[in-house]
Amino acid sequence: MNDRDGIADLLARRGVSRRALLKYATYLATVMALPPLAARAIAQGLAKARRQSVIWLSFQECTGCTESLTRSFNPTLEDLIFDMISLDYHETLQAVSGAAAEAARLAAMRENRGKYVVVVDGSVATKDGGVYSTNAGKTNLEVLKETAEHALAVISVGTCAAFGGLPHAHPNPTGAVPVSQIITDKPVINISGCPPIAEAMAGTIAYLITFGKLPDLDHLSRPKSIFGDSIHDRCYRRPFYDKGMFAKSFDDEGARKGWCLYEVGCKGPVTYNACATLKWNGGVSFPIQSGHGCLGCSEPDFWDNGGFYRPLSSSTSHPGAVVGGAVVAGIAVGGLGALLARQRRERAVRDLEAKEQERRS
Ligand code: FSX
Repeated sequence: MNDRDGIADLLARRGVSRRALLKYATYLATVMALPPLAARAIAQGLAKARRQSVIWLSFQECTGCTESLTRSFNPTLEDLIFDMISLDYHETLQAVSGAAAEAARLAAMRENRGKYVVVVDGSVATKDGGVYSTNAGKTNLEVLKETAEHALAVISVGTCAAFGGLPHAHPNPTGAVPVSQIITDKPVINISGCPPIAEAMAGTIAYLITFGKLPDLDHLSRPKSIFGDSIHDRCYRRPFYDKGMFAKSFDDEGARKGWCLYEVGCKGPVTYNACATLKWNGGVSFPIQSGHGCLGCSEPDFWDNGGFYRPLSSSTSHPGAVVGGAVVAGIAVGGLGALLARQRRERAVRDLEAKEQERRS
C-alpha cells in the first residue's frame, strides 16, 4: 500500500464498491448534520482525497479514548486506519517502540510538513516544566509543541485533552491543562467525552479529509453537528420529564418503568453530546438507556462539578455528592479549604442551571 494512493484506489483494491462508499457518505452526512444531498459530494471528495497523515499523541489519560475509537463501526477502525488515514504514530496501536517509534513520528512530520493532523488524547502536565508526564525522555509539553508546530490542525479527543478532565481535577497535582491552552496559533477541534463517542472522532476526521476544512464549531470548539443539542433534548425518556414522571431511586417502580432520571442526578439537561442518538458500540445503547443518569462527562470541569447523583435542582449538601472520587457528603475534610471547595461546586451548579435556563428561554 502506498501512502500517495488516493482513497478511491485503496477502496477499489480492497473490493469496496462505489455503492458502499455512497452508503458510508450518507451515514457521514447524517452524523455531521449535513443535508442528504451532501452525501454525493462527500463520496466524490473521499474518492479523490489522498490518505491524511495523522500523528496521535497520548498524554495524561486512561487510554479509554483509544479503546472507544477501536469500537467505531462507521467507519470501522480498520477502515479508518487503512483506507482513510495514514496513522503514522500512535503509541498504543503501533507495532514499533522506542527509537523506531520516535523516528516514525519525526519522519511523518518531515514528509508531511504543514499537512498532517495531530490528534491528542490526555491533558498536558505543565507544573515544574511538565516533568510529571514524559515519553522518550521528553515532556508531553515539549512533544506537543514540537509536533503541532507544522501541523494543519489539532484535534483534542476526550475531555482530558479538550478541557483537562480527570487529571485537571482539584488539586491538579501535575498542573494539567487542555491542549488549547498550549496550542494557540492554529485550530484546535475539541471532541469531548470521557471517553468520546467513536463515530464522533471518526466522523470529524473523515469530514476534515473530505472537505479540507473544519466543521462548524460551538463556543467550546466542538463540532456543532455532534455537540449542538443537549443529551436531554435528544433523550428518549424526555416525554417522562415533560409529564413530571421521575424515578426517585435506581430501584423504584419509576426506574423499572424507564421514567426520567433527572431526580437521581442525571446531567443530561446541561450536557451537550450525541450519546442519545449515535449511542455506543454500534448504536446498541447509552448510559441513560442502561438505567444510569448522564454524568456530564463532555462538559468543562467534569469531576470538580461533581454531584453525580445529586439532582441539578437540589441543595448542594445532598448526601450523595461525589467529587473526583472523594465523598464530600458531610465534608470529610474540615476547614476553609473544604468550605471554598463547596462554594466552588455550588457556583458551578448555579452556572449550569443558569445555562440551561438561558437555553430554554
Ligand atoms: Fe481522558 Fe482519554 Fe477519559 Fe480516559 O485518552 S477523556 S480519562 S476515557 O482515556 O483522556
